[in-house]
Amino acid sequence: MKILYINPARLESGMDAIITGAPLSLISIAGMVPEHDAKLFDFKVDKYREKKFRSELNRYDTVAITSMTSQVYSALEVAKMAKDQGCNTIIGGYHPTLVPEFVADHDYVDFTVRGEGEHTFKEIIDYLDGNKNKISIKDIDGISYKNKEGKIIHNSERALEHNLDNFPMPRRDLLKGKLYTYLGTTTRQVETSRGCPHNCKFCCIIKMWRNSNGGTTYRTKSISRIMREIYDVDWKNDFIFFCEDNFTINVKRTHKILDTIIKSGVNTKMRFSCQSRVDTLYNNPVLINKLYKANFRQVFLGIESVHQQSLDAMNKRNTTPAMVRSVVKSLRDKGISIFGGVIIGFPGETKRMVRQNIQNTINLDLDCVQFTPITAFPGTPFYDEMKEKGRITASNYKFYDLFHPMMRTEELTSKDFLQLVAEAYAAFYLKGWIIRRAKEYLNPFGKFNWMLGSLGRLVKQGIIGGLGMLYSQGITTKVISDELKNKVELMKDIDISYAAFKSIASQNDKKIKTFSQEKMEVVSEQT
Ligand code: B12
Ligand code: SF4
Repeated sequence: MKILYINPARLESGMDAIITGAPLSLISIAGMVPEHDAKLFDFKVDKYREKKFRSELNRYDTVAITSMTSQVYSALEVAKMAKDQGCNTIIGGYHPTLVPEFVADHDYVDFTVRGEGEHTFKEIIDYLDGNKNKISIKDIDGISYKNKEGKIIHNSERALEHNLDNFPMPRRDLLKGKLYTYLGTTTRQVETSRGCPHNCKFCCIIKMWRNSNGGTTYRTKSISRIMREIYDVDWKNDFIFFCEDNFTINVKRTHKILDTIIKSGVNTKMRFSCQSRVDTLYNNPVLINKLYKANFRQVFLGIESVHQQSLDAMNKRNTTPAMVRSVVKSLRDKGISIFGGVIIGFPGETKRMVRQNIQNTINLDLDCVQFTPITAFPGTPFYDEMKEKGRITASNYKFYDLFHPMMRTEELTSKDFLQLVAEAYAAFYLKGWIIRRAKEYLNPFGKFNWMLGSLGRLVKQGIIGGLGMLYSQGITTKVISDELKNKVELMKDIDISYAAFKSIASQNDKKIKTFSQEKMEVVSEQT
């Protein structure tokens, strides 16, 4: 069978302007059916011409499409084109998992895949390929589809694979010749674990990797498997990005991975980046030194808010703004650049509080920041809560791209959100950010001199692409409010000093102890 794997549509706004990540989802499921012809078409990096694309579809029996929420219309459009050309159509990923009935309702989608894709995909392909193992569609767990009467059927949940090492290696050969970049550097992704034991209010990871009781799961690959994956990557790239949401969940395991990287000498040939959490790095400062030694030079951190009330309410009560400041300083002192995620307008935050959050982010002097209007992804309890309160303002999934507002809060209207996101980007990026970064990155003796080799791409993608995106959205310095301009007055009631931290930390002690992870299940931890 000939299978075309498709990563649909590049988004016009948000991170797509500065980052193009390889679709690890598609190359992972492709690894399950190596006997079939495979090609990857990635709208983010491949040139799209409708006529040529349609004739390309003609050559394939089946298309396998991945979709996040904001990509779903484009995924459906591609599925329709493929059906017109007579292909079987399969869609999986975040949106099909979170809201399967929305995807399955379209007649041109044959299979909507919920949750972990590997086993389900293999069974669908076997089924389509002449029903080799005499599988009936009813027996394929983890799919939703329309029956002959047009009724949507949701088959049973797909059980999670117990041991992630059992999955074949991702088909990295399908990425050959494709250029994926992360803030100017060329990057390939490696996944070392799935799931997360935390429970941040706004996150949809829990639903994606839940067990059959609906509880959170966390599974890891063994160190030897991780090293195999590292060696499998095309080393012409500048970076390997450990792409799971939280690479450092299990500190002991993280140490083991880093020690192995250092011992193998891979760190002298390749740089690494990962996503982590402030509380983990704060409580384990040795980890920062080891990350540096292992040649980690970029870390993504969820900074979220300078307001403890928001951190508490979003289930990040183990983090304080003072801890954020301390971790940011430790990482940057080492020459590790930080990409921060900041939430604009968590419920309870007034316009003034949001502006304080923006100013605090500027003061932190992060390398790069994504300002996200608080977003409730459909299919999560947070979304249901906001819907019940009448707070959802956008039903068009296009706006669930972490750039546009999709909801309002008691304190802020959609218009306020648009204004505050625009102010945040303008104040952070358009007021001296280029000069500050240039001073650091262009210094051949400085801590960030490792950026020198990537400067051409950084200027093209990060600066021209990123700033171009902002201007195309009407974001200029004119949008910055007087309240945000008046820094001293704005920040006078914000105290992120050590003393304030101590008092908050002791208040939080009790909460930390009661922080419940009872629903979390470590399905398997390979070492
Ligand atoms: C790495 C990453 C990125 C990278 C690369 C993404 C890419 N597609 O190449 C970058 C940084 C570019 C990125 C950007 C964005 N991201 Co992102 N990203 C991730 C992250 C951390 C890991 C993704 C990954 O590779 N996982 C490993 C693979 C193996 O897992 P998987 O993708 O889930 O695939 C499995 C199943 O979903 C399923 N499956 C998936 N597709 C298909 C298709 C078929 C046919 C089948 C059968 C099965 C199947 O099978 C796979 C194997 O089990 C996830 C969070 C996470 N932990 O997954 C967020 C996440 C997916 N991103 C998210 C978002 C919102 C975005 C942005 C919109 C942010 C922004 N403001 O710009 C953009 C969108 C960019 C775009 N157009 O693709 C959200 C999506 C939420 C949602 N409901 O849509 C997530 C969940 C983060 C979060 N916690 O909220 N992202
Ligand atoms: S730590 Fe990250 S992945 Fe885990 S629940 Fe919070 S936001 Fe989601």
